Order: sequence, then C-alpha cells, then structure tokens
Amino acid sequence: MAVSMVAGAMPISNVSASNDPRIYVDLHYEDDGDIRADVMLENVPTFFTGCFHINLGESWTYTTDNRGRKFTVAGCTGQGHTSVHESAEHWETIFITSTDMENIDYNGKLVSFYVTKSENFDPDNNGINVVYLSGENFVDNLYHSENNGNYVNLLPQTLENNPTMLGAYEYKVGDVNSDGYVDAVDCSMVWSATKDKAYYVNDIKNTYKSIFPKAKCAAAPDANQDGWINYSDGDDILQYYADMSTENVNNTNIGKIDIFELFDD
Ligand SMILES: [Ca+2]
Ligand SMILES: [Ca+2]
Repeated sequence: MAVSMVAGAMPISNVSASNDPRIYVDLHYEDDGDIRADVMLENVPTFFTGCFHINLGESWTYTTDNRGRKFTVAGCTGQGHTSVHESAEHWETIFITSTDMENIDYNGKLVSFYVTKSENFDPDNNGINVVYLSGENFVDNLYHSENNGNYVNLLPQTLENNPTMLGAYEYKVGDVNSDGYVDAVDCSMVWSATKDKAYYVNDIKNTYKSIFPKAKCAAAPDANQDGWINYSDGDDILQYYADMSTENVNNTNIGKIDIFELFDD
C-alpha cells in the first residue's frame, strides 16, 4: 500500500503481520504522477553483500523520475553501498555491498525505482516481485558472515515464504463508492458498515465486495491508512468533505490516488 507520508505517520504495509523474512515492492503515486516502486525488506537477518532480481512482469516498464534518475538509493546511508543495475527489459538486478564486509541490518526501504504502465498493462496481473534465480548465469544471494568465517546465503530462505504480488489496484483514498468524489455518501457507507465492528484491511482484501460493493479495493474505505476500517474513518471522510466544502486545508491523504497491492498471503 503506497502511503504518501504524513509527518509522524508510519508506513503501513498491507502484507499481513508476520515474523517471516520478506522482500517486496511497495508502489506509490508521487504528487507529480510518477509511480515509484520501493523495495522493502522486513525481518531479514543482517548480511554484508547481496544480489537479487526483481521481475517487473508484463504490466510495467522502467521510467525515470523528474530528475532523470532511474534509481534512487534509500537504505544503508553511511554504512554500506547499494547500487542497482538493469539487466533486461523486464528485470531489475540489485546489488548491495557493505564497504567493510560487515553484516548490516538493511530492513526498511532499500532502493526505489520508477515504473510506468506498459501497453500490456492488466490490473489483475501486474505484480512486481522479487524472484530467486539460481544457476550459473545468476548470482542471487544475501551473504551473511558467521563468526567462524563461513558465508551463508540467506536469500533462498528469505524468499521461501515471500508473498507474491498478484495485482495492484488504483483507488482514491476514502472513495468508497468509486464515483471519483470523497463526500458524505462515502462517510455514511463507512459508518453503516462499522457500527459495531472494525475490519482489518488485509483480512477482507478478497471479500471486501460483500461489505463495500462499489469500492475499488479493500483499502479504499481506510481513510487514515492505518490498516483498519472503523467508525473513525467515516469521521475522517466527513471532516475531509467539510474541509473541501469550506476550502480549509486538510492535511491527510484522503482524496489522493494510491495503489493497493494484492498479495497472496
Ligand atoms: Ca465517493
Ligand atoms: Ca483506518
């Protein structure tokens, strides 16, 4: 789930809570319309060097940001060095190297790159996924150095339970009936669905149509993007509508375009 950051807010992943190591891509719409793909690491043990591949699939192609950069490096500031290289039209190869050959905690956002929809874009088949390619032409690994000097490749086990992105759906935050507006109708839909219960977005990602029949994805009613749909999301939508009606500033992500990634976990 892409979250345009509000000061103090933590990014919310729609990958279910788990201690399993995982590497996945989180898509964001930037304010100027660029689509940024953040490569996220969670619960991955420390390692000193690594290389892995990202399959862009058929729905996406590379592009650059508004400064002409294809990649931006987000992680390991001051501790290591991360470089990224293009290897083929639909593949990314990402190399990570620690300068001192020390094991480093790389969890969080590692690198970002920019994509645009390809001519083959299919909303139900557009996952961008990290894949493990073994074989002589590929060097996929995350090498952890043990005290005895042995190197252990963590990547196969890291990706063993990795969720697969099946699709990525554009939606407007807070637009529950998908009419393009966030207003009192959306508020009342959230209120009536959450009178006496709350929904965890990830729990209803495949069944949300039975609760919010017109929503584009399970995340659309989650106005404050905390991963839960509850009564206060209706309050937030109404506040947004009131602010828009009176030309007040509303410093939330409500009304912005976002991307909901559907994972298979
Ligand atoms: Ca609406
Ligand atoms: Ca919420």
